[in-house]
Amino acid sequence: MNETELLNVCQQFATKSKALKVAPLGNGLINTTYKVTTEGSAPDYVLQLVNTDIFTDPEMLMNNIVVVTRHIRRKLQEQGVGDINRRCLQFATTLDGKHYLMQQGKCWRMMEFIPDTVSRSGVSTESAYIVGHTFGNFQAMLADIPEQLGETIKDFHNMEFRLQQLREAVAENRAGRLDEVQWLVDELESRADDMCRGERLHREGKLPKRICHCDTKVDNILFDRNGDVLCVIDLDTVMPNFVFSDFGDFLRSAANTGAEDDENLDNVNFNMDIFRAFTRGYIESARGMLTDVEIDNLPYAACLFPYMQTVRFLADYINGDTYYRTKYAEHNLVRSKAQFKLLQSAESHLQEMKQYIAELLG
Ligand code: GN1
Ligand code: MG
Repeated sequence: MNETELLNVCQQFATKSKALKVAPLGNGLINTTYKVTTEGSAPDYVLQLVNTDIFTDPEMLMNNIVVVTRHIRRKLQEQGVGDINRRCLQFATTLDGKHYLMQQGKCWRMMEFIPDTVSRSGVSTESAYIVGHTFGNFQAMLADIPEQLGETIKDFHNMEFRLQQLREAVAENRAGRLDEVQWLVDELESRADDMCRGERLHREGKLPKRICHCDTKVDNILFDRNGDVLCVIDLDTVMPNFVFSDFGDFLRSAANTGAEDDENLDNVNFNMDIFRAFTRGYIESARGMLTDVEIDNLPYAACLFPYMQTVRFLADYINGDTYYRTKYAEHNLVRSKAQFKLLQSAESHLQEMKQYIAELLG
C-alpha cells in the first residue's frame, strides 16, 4: 500500500493530531508495522496491519489486549508508578469507537508511539537481573485479571500440537525439502517425549495456566536508556499458558550469544551469566506466585523454547515457508539450525541451571 492509502487508514482513527507521514517500523515476522508522524507536539502513532491469516479473530484479539492494558494501567496507578503512558500501551479508537478498523478485508489498529526508547537485540548481565524482576512483576500483575481471556492462536505454545504440525509437514513434504532436513527431524523426535512434559503435568493437574505474554523475545520489549524495561509490546499472543512461556522465550533471545537466524553456529551459545541474572530477578519478584512444580521446571523451560522454535521454523521450512516472513530461500532452515544449536547449548547447562536455582532458593 502506498503512503496516501496508509494515511487514509489513519484518518479513520480518532488520533490526537493529524497524521502527516507513514514509514515502515521494526522487524516483526507476522504483522506489518508503521510509524505515523503527526502534526505538532501531540504523540506520534504506531499503525499495524494485523495478519488475519494468523490472528483470525480480531474481535477476541483486541478484546484481550484492551483488557490486559487496562488491568496493567490500573495496577501501575495503584503502585504509584509514574510515567504510565511510557509503561503501558495506549490504543486509539476508530471514529465509531472500536479498537480496530476492518477495511477491505484488512484489520488495522493504532497505538500511541512511545518516544525515547531503546530496543535491543540483547541485554547485558546487569540489565538481565532488572528485566527478570520486571517480568516476574508483569506476570504477577496479570495473575488476577478477572476477565476470561481467549486463546488468540489456538494451542499456540502447546508442544504436543507443534510436534503434530511438524509430523504433518513431514508426512506431506509439500516443498520436497525433507531429505536435507531428515537428520534434524530425527534430533527433534528423539527429544519429543521429554519436551511435552508441560502438557503432561497440566493434564495431571500439577501445572496451572496463567495469563502470559507468549512472545517475550527481546525485540518485543522497550527499554529506557539505563536498560530498564519500560514496556512489553506485541500483545497479540497474550493468553492463558504455562509460566514457562515468558521465562523460556525471553531467554531464547536474551541468552543467545548469536542471532535468532545466525548463519555462523559458532556465534550461537546459551549465555549462563544472562540466565543467572535474569532468573535471580525473576524468582525474587515471582516467587510468591510460583508453585514448586513451576520453579523446578524453569530449566526445562529454558530448553523448551529453543526446541519449540526449532520445531516451528523447521515445519515452516518443510511446508515451503507459508507462515514466517523470510528474506531468502533457506531462511527458515538457517533459523532452525541456529535455534537447534541454542537448544544443544542450553541442554549442556541443564545441571548448572538446576543447581543455581537450588542455591537461590537457599
Ligand atoms: C513471531 O511477530 P513476532 O516476530 O514478534 C512469532 C513468535 C515467534 C517469533 C520468532 C504470532 O513473533 O511466536 O517466537 O516470531 N509470533 C507468532 O522470532 O507466531
Ligand atoms: Mg515483534
